[in-house]
Amino acid sequence: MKFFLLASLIGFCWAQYDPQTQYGRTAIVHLFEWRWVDIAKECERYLAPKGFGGVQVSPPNENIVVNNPSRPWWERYQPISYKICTRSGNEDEFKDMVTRCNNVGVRIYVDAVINHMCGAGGGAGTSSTCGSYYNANNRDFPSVPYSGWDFNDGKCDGEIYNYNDANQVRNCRLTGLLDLALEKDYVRTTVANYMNRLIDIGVAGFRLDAAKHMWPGDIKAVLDKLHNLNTRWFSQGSRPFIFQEVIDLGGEAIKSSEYFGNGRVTEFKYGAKLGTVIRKWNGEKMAYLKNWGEGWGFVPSDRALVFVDNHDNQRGHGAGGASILTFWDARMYKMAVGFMLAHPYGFTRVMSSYRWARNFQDGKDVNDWIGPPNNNGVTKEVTINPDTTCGNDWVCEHRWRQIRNMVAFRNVVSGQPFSNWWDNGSNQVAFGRGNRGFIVFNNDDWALSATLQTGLPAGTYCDVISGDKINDYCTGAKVNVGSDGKAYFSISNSAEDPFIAIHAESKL
Ligand code: QV4
Ligand code: CA
Repeated sequence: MKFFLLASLIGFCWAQYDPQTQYGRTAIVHLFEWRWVDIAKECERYLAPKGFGGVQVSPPNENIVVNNPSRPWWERYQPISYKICTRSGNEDEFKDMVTRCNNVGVRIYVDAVINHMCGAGGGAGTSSTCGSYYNANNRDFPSVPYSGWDFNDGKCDGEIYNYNDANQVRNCRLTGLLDLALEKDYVRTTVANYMNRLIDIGVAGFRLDAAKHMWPGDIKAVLDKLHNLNTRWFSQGSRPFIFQEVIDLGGEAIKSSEYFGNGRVTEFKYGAKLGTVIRKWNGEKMAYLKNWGEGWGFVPSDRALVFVDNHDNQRGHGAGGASILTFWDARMYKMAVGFMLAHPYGFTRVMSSYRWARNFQDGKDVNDWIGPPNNNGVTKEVTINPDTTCGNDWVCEHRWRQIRNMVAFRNVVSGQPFSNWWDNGSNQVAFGRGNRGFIVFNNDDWALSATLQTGLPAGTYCDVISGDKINDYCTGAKVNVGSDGKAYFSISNSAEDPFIAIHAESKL
């Protein structure tokens, strides 16, 4: 009885902070703009066998159709109704995806856009992904239904201009988006009903879009109405995983700590700082990463959702600026993602993108709006090439060997302490995770050559960055760990990927 009480207490405390991934799966991937049919296949053919814990999907609810510019990705952040009906697919396809992914142990997290509906300038008509009628002029969304009473126009008659005014940030319109009155029980219930439909289908949690633009207490009121997770796949009493999009780089009225009670928060300092370090801007060097995490002023590890880039800042939207690393800077990007996945701080999300025709004018990409690969607006299939990469302009960073193998590394070292840090005072660093894994980086302009204490048992290990361990053979480099736990590492500064990672399961 005592044990039961204690266990349920721990379960309760962990609750909305727990990603609800299957045991031993420690990272999720954002399959930005993918179709549900492709995600279902990806769960079965790739994510489950490679140890991914789950997928963040693009908003599944009906959105406005924007034709000027032509079908931008950001139209999906302008809801018209809560029908599951978008370019990614319909409700049947969504259900099939959730079922098939859960059946192979891969969770689905929904991007919930509940702060607002479409833009105030969205006009009237049926230009929406399911053809639902709406009228942005008089705030009429009959398919929900919402009417003028359900919006914050009374409290605020304009846009957010001043991020130092918390009332404005939460009650006014974010780039013109019609702001929902979440203090009203009708709005809270309507939003919760939408989320509960998704929970009942089997999703494991939510990214709360624009959380900073909602009052923490209003979010809590919505969360308190949510069902427990579907017991077909989750144990009785499991709560949905919640991570809130709160951009807090410091210096604004709203602090991400205000949201800790509701769930985790996105730590935007993480990618901005890591990008600065790997790029060696502002005098930063990798040696300074020794106290990475809370030591850098980040939120507590068990409240953090971390990532190198997201769908906004990989194209200049949102926060982070020019320091953010993306697939366009592949060599540095792989190092950054590798560092993130090796380091114990936070719950990690890997980005998976599509390619678009960038066009920089005065330092700004004027094509930052371009939507997913498509034929006349219809999202293209994610095809798989013979070499396991993706076709049709899907980048599939999560399939890059270096990234995929570091997801496996993170699973293997899960629960192990950060250990055996070494640095050369510059940009050559190394660290271990107890006796389960070790990683070495050379981001200096000269070779690395050092014998380091790894903490690993003696043996020959395959480097999982330059290759794979296949049966009893390394397709890439090998590392010999002696009986004293020490190993010699040599990394050229011109190596294709100037880092090496070994772990318990890459041992021959
Ligand atoms: C335009 C004018 C406005 C005018 C309005 C009138 O610019 O001045 O008032 O019309 O209707 C798009 C356009 C924007 C347009 C707006 C409304 O870019 O020009 O306003 O639609 O029609 C994404 C994009 C936005 C896009 C939005 C909705 O990034 O550009 O706006 O989708 O389509 C802050 C927030 C943070 C946010 C981040 C981008 O704190 O919460 O900015 N991040 C999340 C999502 C992001 C999304 C939203 C929030 C909104 O990650 O992808 O914005 O849901 O930091
Ligand atoms: Ca708001």
